[in-house]
Amino acid sequence: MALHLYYGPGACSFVPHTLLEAAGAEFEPRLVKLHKGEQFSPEFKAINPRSQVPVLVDGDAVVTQIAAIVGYIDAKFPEAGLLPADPLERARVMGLVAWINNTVHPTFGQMFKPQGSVGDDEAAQQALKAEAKKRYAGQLRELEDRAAQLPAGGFLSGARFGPADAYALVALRWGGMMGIDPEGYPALWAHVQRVAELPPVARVIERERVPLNQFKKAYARKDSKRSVKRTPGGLRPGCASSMVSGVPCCCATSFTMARPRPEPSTLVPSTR
Ligand SMILES: N[C@@H](CCC(=O)N[C@@H](CS)C(=O)NCC(=O)O)C(=O)O
Repeated sequence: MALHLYYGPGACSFVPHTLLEAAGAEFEPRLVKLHKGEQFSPEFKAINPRSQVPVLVDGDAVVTQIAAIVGYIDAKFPEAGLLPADPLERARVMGLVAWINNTVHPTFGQMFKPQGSVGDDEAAQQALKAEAKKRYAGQLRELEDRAAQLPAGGFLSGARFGPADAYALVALRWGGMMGIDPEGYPALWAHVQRVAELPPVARVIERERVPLNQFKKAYARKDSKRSVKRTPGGLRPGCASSMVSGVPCCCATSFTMARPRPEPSTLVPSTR
């Protein structure tokens, strides 16, 4: 098979993952266990020296960066209509994808790993975390406003499901991980739930095994003891390696905590 997508469960690679499914592409999803630091392995670094997912491999060609991968998938499967054909509409959708990628996504990184920006000073970390959380909530508000303006059955990517919808889903999920209740964004939350039910998206959610409402899982279950142990710094043990590495791990947490499961082998095809 010529096409391979390297992904981390619940990571931003969810975006191209869903697009490949929506396009009906023949591809091999390859799991990279970010929480185990597999992105730093020589095998993975040979594919992407930046140690990040997503990576789309097409034969001998390697494509990285969500915006580039989205454009590549759209060009390769034009009949899927993943992006609007109208140039202006298309530019608007890609503008939204770019904004999530270059603004919302890094804000999450600052909430999740403030030490990446301010070093070991605990007070500075807490201050940045709180400020980034506020900023992130505002950014979700912008997505909420866009979702509220959608016509019935419409998408953030135009008339059909596309990259902006998938990325908005990821962003709202990540908010839940950091204590932002998706229900505070009713139009966006309703949209995200509708998107999650689309068959190609539902297949990816199933494959990646990601709970949609991370807030409920992480914050609202007061009745039972949480089974996930945290280190004194508040991190789950699995995250320690990426914290030490200094590379923000925005996706390794909580995705493995949802339910016990056998760990699939790594950097090899996972079940489709
Ligand atoms: N701008 C990059 C962002 C990629 C990125 O941040 N990927 C994260 C997952 S969401 C990653 O692989 N992190 C590796 C790590 O946590 O060590 C893109 O568009 O592909």
